[in-house]
Amino acid sequence: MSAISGPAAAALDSLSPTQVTFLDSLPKAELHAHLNGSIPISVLQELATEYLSNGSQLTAAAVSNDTVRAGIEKLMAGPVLDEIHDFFHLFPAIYALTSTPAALARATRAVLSTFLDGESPQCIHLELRTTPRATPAMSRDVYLQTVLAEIERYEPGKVGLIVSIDRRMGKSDLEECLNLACALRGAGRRVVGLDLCGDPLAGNMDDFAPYFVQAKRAGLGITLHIAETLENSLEETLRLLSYGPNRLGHATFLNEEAIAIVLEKKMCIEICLSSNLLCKTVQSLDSHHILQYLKADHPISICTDDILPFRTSLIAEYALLLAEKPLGLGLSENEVRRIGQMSIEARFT
Ligand code: 6MZ
Repeated sequence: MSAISGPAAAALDSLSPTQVTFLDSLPKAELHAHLNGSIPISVLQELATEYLSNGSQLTAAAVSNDTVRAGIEKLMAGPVLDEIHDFFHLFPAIYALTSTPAALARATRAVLSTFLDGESPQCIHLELRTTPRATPAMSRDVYLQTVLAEIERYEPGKVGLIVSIDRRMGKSDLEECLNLACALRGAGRRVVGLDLCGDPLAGNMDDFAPYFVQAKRAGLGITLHIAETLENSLEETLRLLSYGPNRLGHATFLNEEAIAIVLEKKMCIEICLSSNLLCKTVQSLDSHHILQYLKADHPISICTDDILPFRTSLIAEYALLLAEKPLGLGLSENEVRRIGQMSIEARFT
């Protein structure tokens, strides 16, 4: 069981030691990482062992122990996805393991440490995102307070929290998430942004307008998962762009009209190469939409999305830029340095 495998691992393996040192020391920010998708595999295993031996009674999880066991086994083996919709079925098992404050704190600490600690940290700044989840053992408020307490162990400016709202949420859940995010920011806690995520085909995005207005008024940066699948309509994409996001997640299937808006407004595109390849929304690196943004010298940020299922790391994602074709995009060190700088400039903090 390796922590890194797949296309990014192959790219990283192909680099010379000097190139790896270059990537290790390159200043960069990770701006698109989902907490529950970024738990290190070793910590997931420990949480699963504890949960299955006694913890499940504490959380009254909505899924059975057998379902959790099967889900964790799949994650340990490195899931193979036929398409992007398979991806969302991975989360009920993970959620069962992070449904008490103690387990959530442990998972958060491990995620932060993976990105920021050790001899060669993955990045110098991190904006970690998560969807506040109420469970029998904690409210959404406690969820966010727990994650923030871990984030605030780091020096100011190093890590910020992006509160995610899920496309599947209804009005009262959305209102609760927004009110909490704004109140915590108002109280000086390190909430820096609002994200829209979840199953790309769920929900009616026309209904979400008031939440982005509220978030902007509170000074939060806005990032949206947008046009992640071919089935996302142009109408929906234009509606989401009208909410005035600062950054966009994936933005894989934008048409010319949408691209013109993105270029004009200089909205940074959060690019998740392995995620797109493994979810099969992009067939190969040489057909990836990153190329058009590189050509236009448009702001992008290289991100991991979910290192747990995608078995990647931020350094490995940058290796996909630097490695020679066909393993990577064959960019020069200067081009990669510029991309690292763009990620730092696109922070909400
Ligand atoms: C859309 C994604 C995602 O919030 O519980 N999530 N949503 N597209 C993606 N890319 C393939 N990757 C993760 O982290 C897990 C949640 O993040 C969203 C999903 O809603 C998932 O349940 P948190 O910390």
